[in-house]
Amino acid sequence: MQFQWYFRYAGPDGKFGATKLELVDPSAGGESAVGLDTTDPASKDDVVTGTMYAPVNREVEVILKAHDVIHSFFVPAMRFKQDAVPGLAIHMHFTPIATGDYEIACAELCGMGTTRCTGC
Ligand SMILES: [Cu+2]
Repeated sequence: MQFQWYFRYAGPDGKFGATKLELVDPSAGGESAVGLDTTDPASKDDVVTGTMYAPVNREVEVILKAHDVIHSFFVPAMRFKQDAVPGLAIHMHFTPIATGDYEIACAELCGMGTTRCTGC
């Protein structure tokens, strides 16, 4: 959504819980921001955060989704950019090669300073 990225991790079970469009409430943040269906047992250990945590020297898979308008996931320090389009689940892969905190911007209207990525 505008001016904010949310990241969802599958948790220890390695399975993502179901999401439902009718449960999406961007103003509520957290699991409501992504429409997580808390009645799905697989959702119980899902983690939703405003900070992206990525392992160093391991390939990371990200599935980009947009709720409202076209956004562009942009990590300037990694020279990595990919559009997020409503109605599409766009897969992208990258491998962080250094630890640190990196700004994640939106290369569309939202601009810089929307969130950050922490390599760990
Ligand atoms: Cu944006």
